[in-house]
Amino acid sequence: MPFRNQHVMTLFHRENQNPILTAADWPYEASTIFNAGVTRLPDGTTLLLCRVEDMRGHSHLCAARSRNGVSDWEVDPQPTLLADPDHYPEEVWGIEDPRITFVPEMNQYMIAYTSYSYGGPGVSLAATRDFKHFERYGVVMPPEDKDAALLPRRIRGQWALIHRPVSNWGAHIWISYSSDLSHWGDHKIILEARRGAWWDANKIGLSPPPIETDEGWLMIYHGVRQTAAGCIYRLGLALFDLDNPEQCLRRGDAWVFGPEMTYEREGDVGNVVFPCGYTIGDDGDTINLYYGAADTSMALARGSIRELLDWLHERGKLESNTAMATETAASR
Ligand code: BMA
Repeated sequence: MPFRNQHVMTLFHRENQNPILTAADWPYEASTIFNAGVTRLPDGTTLLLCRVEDMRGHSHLCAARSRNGVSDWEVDPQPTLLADPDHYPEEVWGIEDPRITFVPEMNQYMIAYTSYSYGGPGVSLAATRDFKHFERYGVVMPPEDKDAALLPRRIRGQWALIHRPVSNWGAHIWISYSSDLSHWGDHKIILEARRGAWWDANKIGLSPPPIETDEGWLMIYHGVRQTAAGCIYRLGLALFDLDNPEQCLRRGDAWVFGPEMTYEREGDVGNVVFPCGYTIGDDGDTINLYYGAADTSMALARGSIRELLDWLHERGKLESNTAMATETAASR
């Protein structure tokens, strides 16, 4: 990065081999590869469920697997999960940006993804055990809504989904609850976009699924800064109560990761870093954050969960409670 200030703390370190996956690696016709959902399979293999944009501009999902999580990717020879508009009309313009959560109680992976309908983006859910066969739940949050992930366990007996509806209130992060994963209620705002000059003004969204730590749910979220030259997508941190994830405990003021390298600055949509998943290293602390770069390729940056939490303790602030936040939002 030219002009990088030496006093800015580096919490995420980029992999030297970035970008780690591009359309050039694809075994069939594809325009761009980005915004992959991520999981580590029981045998240690890293699986990226990549968003693949085809030559029409519509997206589908395709799995790439690697033993070391960096190179030697084996990409499924055909799309892994295609939009199915005949049965799920909300997928008419494709499916995008999956977030994968392994749910021990169900012994399966739950994938929350964007279904791109005539009415705009909505949130759909699908379940899988092997990333070959998928059971769709259909659209669970109608448009306009996206940036969703399921928490891996029930909260007070209910499943919990983090998501980002857009309304007259703006584009804030919400949580909703369900007993059957199909019918959702108890909707609450948990993190608001700030306003004015802030890096996360007006529009924020969950990035990868929240990370469960001893100190709370660690959330990496994206903020969208609108400038005269277009948007800049950067990442920030917030921490939520483990048993009551509606309660934001701390939120950082500064962003912790943003586009700097050429492959992040330039592409179909420049100035975008957009992680939809991570793996945790064998040490239990290293986070391998996989992110879409400029809506064109996949890249990897590593951090330490301990360092992220320490940074939040030093630099984060206690958030006002959600009831107040909701009132602030409503008064706009
Ligand atoms: C967001 C999402 C992402 C995309 C980003 C930048 O709204 O649609 O899929 O990476 O915009 O284009």
